[in-house]
Amino acid sequence: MPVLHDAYPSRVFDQPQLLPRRDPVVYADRPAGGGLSPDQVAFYEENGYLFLKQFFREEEVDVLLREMRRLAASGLRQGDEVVIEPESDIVRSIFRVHALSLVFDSLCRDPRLLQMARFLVGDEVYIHQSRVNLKPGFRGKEFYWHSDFETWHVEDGMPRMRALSMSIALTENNEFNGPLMVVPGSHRHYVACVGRTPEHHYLQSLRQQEYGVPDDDSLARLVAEGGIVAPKGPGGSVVIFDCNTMHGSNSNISPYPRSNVFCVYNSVENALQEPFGGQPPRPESIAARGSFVPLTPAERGFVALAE
Ligand code: 6CS
Ligand code: FE
Repeated sequence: MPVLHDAYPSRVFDQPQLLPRRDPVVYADRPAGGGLSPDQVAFYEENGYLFLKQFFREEEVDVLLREMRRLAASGLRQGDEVVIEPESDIVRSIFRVHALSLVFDSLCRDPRLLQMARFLVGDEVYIHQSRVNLKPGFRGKEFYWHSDFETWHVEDGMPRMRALSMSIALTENNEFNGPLMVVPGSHRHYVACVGRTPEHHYLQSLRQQEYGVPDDDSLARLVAEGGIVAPKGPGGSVVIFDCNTMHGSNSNISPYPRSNVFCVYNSVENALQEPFGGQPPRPESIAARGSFVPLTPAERGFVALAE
């Protein structure tokens, strides 16, 4: 396998670096499509995220939330897919939900999501990663600021920035319960982090990430340029964000859970190579390596599946 040029080196320098993005944000060859208007596409390109309030109907959200609770209660705790909170024994995240659940498989392949992903990525797509972050009331801990791409590049071997996440709110995201926060415009800069990745880093990073996170000055520079936005809305709202958009969320000390399900779409042309950080790849439950069969639209909607 030829050694690919590392266009986005990180965790190799002694000082943090703010490097330029070398890839398009929107790969589509036309100003609108996939159900997105020209204004929405332009907003996404400029800001690195797009907020679609109440994208799914209430009855659809009920089905997804019930399925998340079913998975969380299904004794999965020993599986590779389950991540426990750092300061308690409650479930923080469940990964690979598209493989564990026909309902979440159908969601990830919902034509309304798939057409947007294909348009913005400009290609056929597959699921690089899916997960639910439960962030329960009182005890759901923070996800510190990070670029997903920095981790997916260094630890999973994702070559270029041609992937995006769709975060679907399963409960209301409000100002009290640790909503997803994004830094508009941050996707255009690549923060090359300092520090050397520990072995089996994911066992720690998925609970509380300390490597592959921006230094204070770099984060402050990105926020000075673009500010911080926390899209708030009812369950069923969707945040689409670029793989390199800086994001995070605070701990939830409110009584309101902040549960979201994430579908991560990667271009089939951007399949994982050997991790650029030189360590062994992370498990298949966190980063799909085997099959890059392009996603096809779900044959049955997830509401029908749940009946
Ligand atoms: O490392 C990862 O792939 C995971 N970590 C974070 C904080 N966001 C993306 C993903 O869930
Ligand atoms: Fe993330």
